[in-house]
Amino acid sequence: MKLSIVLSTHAAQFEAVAFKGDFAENVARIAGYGYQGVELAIRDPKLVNPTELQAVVRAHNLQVPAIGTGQAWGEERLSFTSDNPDVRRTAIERIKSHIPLAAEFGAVVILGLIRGISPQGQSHQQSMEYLVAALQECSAAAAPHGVKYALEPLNRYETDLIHTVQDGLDLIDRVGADNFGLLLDTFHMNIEEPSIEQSIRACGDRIFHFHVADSNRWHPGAGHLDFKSMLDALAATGYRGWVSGEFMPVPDANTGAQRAIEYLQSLG
Ligand code: LER
Ligand code: MN
Repeated sequence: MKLSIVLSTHAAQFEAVAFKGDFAENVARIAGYGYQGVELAIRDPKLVNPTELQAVVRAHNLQVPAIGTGQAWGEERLSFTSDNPDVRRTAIERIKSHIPLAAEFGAVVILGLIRGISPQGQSHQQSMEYLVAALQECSAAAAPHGVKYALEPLNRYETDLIHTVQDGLDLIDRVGADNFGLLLDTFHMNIEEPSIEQSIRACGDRIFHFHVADSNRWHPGAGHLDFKSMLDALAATGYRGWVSGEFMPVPDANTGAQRAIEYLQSLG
């Protein structure tokens, strides 16, 4: 199991991003705990220097398996499903602008809240049409660069669009691109899936990335999810990707990160 943890390159509001301070110091600490990767939360690739990022990450022998984009919604309200065409266009261009960075790192690009929330007065069907068109355009732009997008089913309290793995699989059918798949997150699945293990099996080779947090969104081992069973189901699909910690800094970011890796490694 290759373990990584979410790290924001800039201060972020999102409460499950545990590490928010100085980038180089955090990377060093994460490597010291034994993680092999850092998943980078990047609101806008224009705000980072890829060469510097690479240098810091490489100096600690870490990989970057995924790039999170949700802060573009969190901080700027960019959305694929806005009723404002300019906002939709800016969101699409922003997500396409991650392609060079993702290609350089060999990272998958995560699509979480950039899908947005249906604005009042806009039908679910209209939002889905905007979403499918945006995903088709981004996937087509990324394919020649070998870059993949992973859309994350999110629980009902965060958006009205794509809650379950089955919603995600239906969306994959509509988008019809080989480089478009899903990111499964144990926190969201615990809220939405009838059976987490069955949903993991159903998603099979369309699992492009995997987030772990416990039932309370604290580090794995701090709640009541059965990580052994979920990770066994994940391995049985043939998944050889990353298991990435995305949880709240409880009791603090450092202790949570240490406890998570100790706990996950103890599962064997
Ligand atoms: C992001 O990976 C996530 O899980 C969401 O809860 C963000 O809103
Ligand atoms: Mn997540």
